[in-house]
Order: sequence, then structure tokens, then C-alpha cells
Amino acid sequence: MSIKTTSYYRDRYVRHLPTSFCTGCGNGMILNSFVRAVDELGVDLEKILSVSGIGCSAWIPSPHFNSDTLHVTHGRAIPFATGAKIFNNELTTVVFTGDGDGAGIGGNHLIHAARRNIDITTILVNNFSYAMTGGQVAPTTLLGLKTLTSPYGNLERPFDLCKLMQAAGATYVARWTTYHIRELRRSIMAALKNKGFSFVEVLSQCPIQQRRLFNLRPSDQLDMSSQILEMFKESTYIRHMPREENYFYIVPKGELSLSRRKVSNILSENSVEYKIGEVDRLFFGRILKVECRNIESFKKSLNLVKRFAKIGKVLRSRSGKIGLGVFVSKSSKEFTDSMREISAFEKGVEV
Ligand SMILES: Cc1ncc(C[n+]2csc(CCOP(=O)(O)OP(=O)(O)O)c2C)c(N)n1
Ligand SMILES: [Mg+2]
Repeated sequence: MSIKTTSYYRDRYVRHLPTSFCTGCGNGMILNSFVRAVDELGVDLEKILSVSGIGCSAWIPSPHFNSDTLHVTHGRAIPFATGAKIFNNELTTVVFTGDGDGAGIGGNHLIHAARRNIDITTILVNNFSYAMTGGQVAPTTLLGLKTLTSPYGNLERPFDLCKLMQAAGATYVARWTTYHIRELRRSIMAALKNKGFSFVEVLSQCPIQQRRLFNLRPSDQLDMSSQILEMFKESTYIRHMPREENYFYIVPKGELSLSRRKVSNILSENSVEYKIGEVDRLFFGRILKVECRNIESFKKSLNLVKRFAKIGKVLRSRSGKIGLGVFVSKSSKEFTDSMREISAFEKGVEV
């Protein structure tokens, strides 16, 4: 058995050009997951077409991926991909898009492609903003987040894109983050195999714009990236996994260090085995996490904190988190097949 090295993937699938991504950007990780999915499926590079619009995420295939790519106008990757797929349905057609490109300016195309169930895989990079142009508010920016164009906090509720795609008729829908790259690769494989409209949302880090967005203060960009990845891990849960009941969070009302000391004192005085730490969560910023050894100490500490500490909001393990996993995986009539049946019928050909 031969081990595939990084240079195997790089030489075969990636154009040898300087990267166009900033240090610590999630787009390289998404390209990596995509390349590995394509390799594992053995997709012929001559028969794969990537289409992307405008934005940083649109640069994942073009210029980096070593096959045919169309780099088109803002928000219009799906219409171009639709045309290509109708003309040549042998193609594995993949759209790379951002949350602004795919759900903002191109949002209408996205829902109609899902409604038609056309055989296109769309990988949407959700970095919660229009990153390339300076971090403006996007249709996925979380409520209350400060961006360049929402300096007092975002007033609009974000789309849940997976629910939107599910409702519109997509036949494969999944969401992961750049922290979950193995699961992401598996979902990209399932999406590429699905005959119909597939949608994979990836929550991704942008160490440039998310500094302001998430109010982060690390010393350098690589620290920032790992901090955001930790934040993704702490702010999400995998839907099909059993709920974990050995930890909870506290969103303190006042100063974090004071609350931490108060909780530690109460738990230590009552001889509970626990670990307390500070974590970053997408909706709440920096908060406290109390991890216990087992379910008994979990119940005891939760009770003690609620009864005696009363220092703010207590969150159970899944509360306020974003669900990850596969939302839809089903089969349904595909659009270009239906078109071919009509044209064959008109020509009197049996299909
Ligand atoms: C018609 C048009 N309108 C606006 C722009 C400016 N513009 C370039 S990239 C971009 C935002 C892209 O955001 P997103 O799709 O989220 O990509 P990201 O950079 O965040 O990956 C905008 C508005 C443009 N290039 N063309
Ligand atoms: Mg974006």
C-alpha cells in the first residue's frame, strides 16, 4: 500500500502558483478537503468543471485547482454552471461560492437550483461576512455582530442556509466547519456522488475580518486562526452524536475573572471534581466552561452554580450552538435527465 504524501496531492491537483490566500485563511483547508475527496472518488480531472463567482472563496478553484475552471461574475456561478451542465451532463460540476456571493447577490440562483435539483455540487464558504471587500454585513452575519457596515451591531437575523436548501428541495445538504475537515471531506464525496443538487456549507475562519467580527485580540494571525477554530469547535455540535452531559457554560454578568473565582470557590468548598476554563463562543464571546468528571459531579456542580453562584446565564452542552452534520440525503428526479427525456421524446428516441 502506498502512502499519498502532501506533494502527491499538490503535484497532481494544485497549480504551482503563489497562494492568493492570507496567512491562516480557511480556504486552503477547504481546497485540501476537496482535492482529497476528488482523489478518493477517482474523478477524472478532464471531466470536472469548477465554477466560481467573486470573493475570496471564489479563488479556491481558480487559479488553484488543476482542472477546467470558470471564474465568472459576482453571484452568478450557479447560472454559468447550470448552462455548462445542461450542455454537457457528463461533467462533474462544482460551484465554489461565499456567503455574500452565494446567499446575498446570488441567493435567488441558489434557491432555484435547489428547487430544480440540477446535478451541481455547491460548496459555500460561510465566513459570516463579505470578507474580500473589507468585512461588510452578509446574509449570514450573526445577530448583533459588528461589521464595517453594522458598527452598532447587525440588526438582521441570519439565514440558516441548510434549512433554506432543505426547504427549497436540495437532495444532499450538509454543514461542517474548518475544524471538522475529515467530516467535510466525506460530505464533499457524498455531495459529488449525489445525482442532484448538493449543498455543503463550511463555516470558515477569516483571521483578517473576524478580528473585528468576533472581537478577538491575539498577537498574530496564526494564533487568531487557531483561536477561531477552537471557537468553531466550542460553538457547534454534531447532530447525530449523543448529547454530552459532563460540562456546562456560564455567561457571567460581570467580570470574567471574578465569576471564575466565585464558581471555583463554591465548587471546591463542596468537594466537586471539576475543571474550569475560559472559552470563546460565537454568540457570547469569552465565557466560562465547567467540565466535570462524571454525570454525578456534573449534576452537583450545575445545581451549586445555579443555587449559590447566580452569576449569569448557565448553558447546557448544546444550548445556543450551531448544529452540524448531514441534513438531507435523498434521491429525486434530476433536472438535466428530465430535459433529456423531453428532447428524446420529441425526437422519438428511446432513452
Ligand atoms: C456586481 C458586483 N458587486 C459588488 C462587487 C464587490 N465585491 C467583491 S467581493 C464581494 C463580497 C464577497 O463576499 P463573499 O461571497 O462572502 O466572499 P468572501 O470574500 O467572504 O470569501 C463584493 C461585494 C463586485 N465585485 N461585483
Ligand atoms: Mg464571505
